[in-house]
Amino acid sequence: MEFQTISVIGLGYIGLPTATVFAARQRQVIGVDVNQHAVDTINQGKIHIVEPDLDMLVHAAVSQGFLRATTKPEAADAFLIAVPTPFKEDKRPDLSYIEAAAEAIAPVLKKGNLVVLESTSPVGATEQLAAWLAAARPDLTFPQHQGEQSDIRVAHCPERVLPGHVLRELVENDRIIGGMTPKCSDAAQSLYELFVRGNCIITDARTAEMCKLTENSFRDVNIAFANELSMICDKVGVNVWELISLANRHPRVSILQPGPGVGGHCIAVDPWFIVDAAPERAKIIRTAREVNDSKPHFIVDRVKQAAGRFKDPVIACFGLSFKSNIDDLRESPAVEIVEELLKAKVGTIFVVEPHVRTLPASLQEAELLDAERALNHADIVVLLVDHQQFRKLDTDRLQPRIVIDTRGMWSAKRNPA
Ligand code: SAJ
Repeated sequence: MEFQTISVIGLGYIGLPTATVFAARQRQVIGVDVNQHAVDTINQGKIHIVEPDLDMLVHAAVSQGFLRATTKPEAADAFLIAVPTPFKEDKRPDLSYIEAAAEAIAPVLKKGNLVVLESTSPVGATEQLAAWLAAARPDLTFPQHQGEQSDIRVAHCPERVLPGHVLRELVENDRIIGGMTPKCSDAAQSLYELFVRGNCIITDARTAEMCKLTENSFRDVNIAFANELSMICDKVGVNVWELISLANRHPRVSILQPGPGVGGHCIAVDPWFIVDAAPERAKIIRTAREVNDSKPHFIVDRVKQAAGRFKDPVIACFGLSFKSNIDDLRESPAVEIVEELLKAKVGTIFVVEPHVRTLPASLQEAELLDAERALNHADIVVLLVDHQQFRKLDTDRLQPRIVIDTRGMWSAKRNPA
């Protein structure tokens, strides 16, 4: 199958880099997004998100005429859907962005097109997407009705890239390709082979959906194990960082790192899709989510206890992003912790976050300071994110302050949390 024109629906953290790597392979790429600001920014050869090296590639793709953004879908050979799949209030999956994408592309679909769902999705979402498309285009045939004879091919190919390393991982990682039929898989495989240097491995759509959810749940469960250990160690007076490094010397033990909780848009969300599909069976997966969600409150309690020793405590919180060396504050446990501390009026709160210039609206009562000034004033120092910049800090400067190190970066031997 030949793909000259490829349309990517959703130009966020996954869609934009993917659109750009297709453009770098000299395909005509039409990026579609509902956000006019994102569309305008991309058409100027700039980016509206943060990802290393992406700005250069987008600039090159746009200026050479291979990438163009629009709010209105146009005809193409393949459509790749990379829209958000959040959960609702009750933690059930919200497929409304996929539904809206299906409605948007349906009018421009034509016989021979391939539609790929990249968004992390609950099992059955690809079939649901095909059903929405079929309902909107009764003049075309789809794999759920016509099997291998269908006019339109539909597949799921979940993204698996790590924020901060997206451009490298897009090309190097293996891809799981789950077609609704073998021909759908073959078509999707030839699309991804345009830029993927890893293996493109074929399965069915439901297995591909479950595979992505499994990967993120595996990580969540393993982080929960580390977080639970950290809270147990706090009680029994054992340094969790030392403990983990010792246990990991066993040839078959590999424990992850405790932290202030699990953030980002993926690991804290995707396991709930498994829980929703089989609530009575998904016991470990649900408990892991609960353990990880409880960790920010545990840290807040530790800070409150420490603050109780001072009349007017000054607390310096180091780091806000959801993990190290990025500026992404989305679903960040560090933000949640600072919010809770402010709400509880624990004391004066300073925030040190070298990756942002202003604090989010919910943290306006705190003050953004550089590390030096925050340290000068602080009674209590809370390390929330293990940014590279914080590693360079002279740890003698922390004395005689109370240090609550949620990442084990400065004080592995002093104050495990
Ligand atoms: N974290 C810990 N301890 C650890 C590792 C991570 O507390 O030992 C925390 C981080 O600080 C962060 C959260 O977990 O708050 C998630 O960070 P992460 O680096 O584990 O993952 P993400 O969310 O940036 O990206 C994940 C990746 N999935 C896996 O590694 C299985 C990525 O490959 C996926 O593509 C991405 O989710 C996604 O989009 O689904």
